[in-house]
Amino acid sequence: MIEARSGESHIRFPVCGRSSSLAELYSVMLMIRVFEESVLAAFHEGVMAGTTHTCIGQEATAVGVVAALDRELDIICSNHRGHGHFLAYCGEVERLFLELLGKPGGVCAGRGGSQHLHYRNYYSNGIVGGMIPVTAGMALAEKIKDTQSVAVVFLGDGALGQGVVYESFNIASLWGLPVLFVLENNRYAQSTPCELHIAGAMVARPRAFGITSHECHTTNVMDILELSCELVHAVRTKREPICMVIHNYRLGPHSKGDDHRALEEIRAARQRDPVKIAETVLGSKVVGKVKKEVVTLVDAAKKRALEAVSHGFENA
Ligand SMILES: Cc1ncc(C[n+]2csc(CCOP(=O)(O)OP(=O)(O)O)c2C)c(N)n1
Ligand SMILES: [Mg+2]
Repeated sequence: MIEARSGESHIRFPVCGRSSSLAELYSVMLMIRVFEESVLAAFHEGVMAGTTHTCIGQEATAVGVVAALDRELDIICSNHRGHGHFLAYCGEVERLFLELLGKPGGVCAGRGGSQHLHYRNYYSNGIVGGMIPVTAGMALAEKIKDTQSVAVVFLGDGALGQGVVYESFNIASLWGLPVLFVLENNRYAQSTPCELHIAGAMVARPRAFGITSHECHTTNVMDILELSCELVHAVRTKREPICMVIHNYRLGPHSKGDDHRALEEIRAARQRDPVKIAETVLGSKVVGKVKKEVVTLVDAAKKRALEAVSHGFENA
């Protein structure tokens, strides 16, 4: 685990690095899970306004990929479903609650909300596919500056319907840009299953542009971390793009409660829940201890965020 910086008064969770143990990776995944369940509860309680997209079921991607990065050097670009990527990057749980509540202590002083965040080397944008050319541009800047940085961008299966993705694949390949494209196939673009909007194999698309591409069918965070370390190293040293297609599943609703999927399908997908997979390996003693710590921390962060002074427009 990487220690939280000292001298800061807000609640921040320790984050994971390349040599993290399963217990450490699990505690960050659980923190993301508990955070997002608290966010959904906050909407139902009527204390949060606007909208949000949770990554419940996809935590292993966020934690495994981000743990493989160098947080000082590398750039992370995310999308509308970015809380997990953000928390895996910096653990700023209280400041994310504050941001979602539109309060001044938030990550972007409460003006970016759930989807539009900037913090250090982390950037997100709610336009599907919107961050992909931006990431290519940032990678180009790093290439020109001759740094060793890697720019990672998380995109969903739905983003494959955006033409700018292919322009970005093309230029990244042609110009040898240090980008790791992490394509999270969570099986749906809002309510449309991928069989109804994707022709052919997803992995064939970046390959058509000469981008080395890997598929990952596991939701085991240790396996995702291992593959991510290998691919991040390859992008860093070869200075060329790579794509990683991770087949996971969104266990929660698209946003706050809109879900038309068959319960049977969701129930079956719980077999691949990355949090449960880690819990099975770790055993009840470790799990109980971590759960207690994580729930206490997230509850305290939410409580403090709710008590913080408002901008006065969060319910506008
Ligand atoms: C350009 C654009 N079109 C439509 C939307 C509305 N929208 C938000 S999320 C989403 C689905 C995106 O699916 P995917 O890329 O698979 O990501 P997921 O939601 O599954 O994480 C859509 C259509 C948007 N945000 N931006
Ligand atoms: Mg999707």
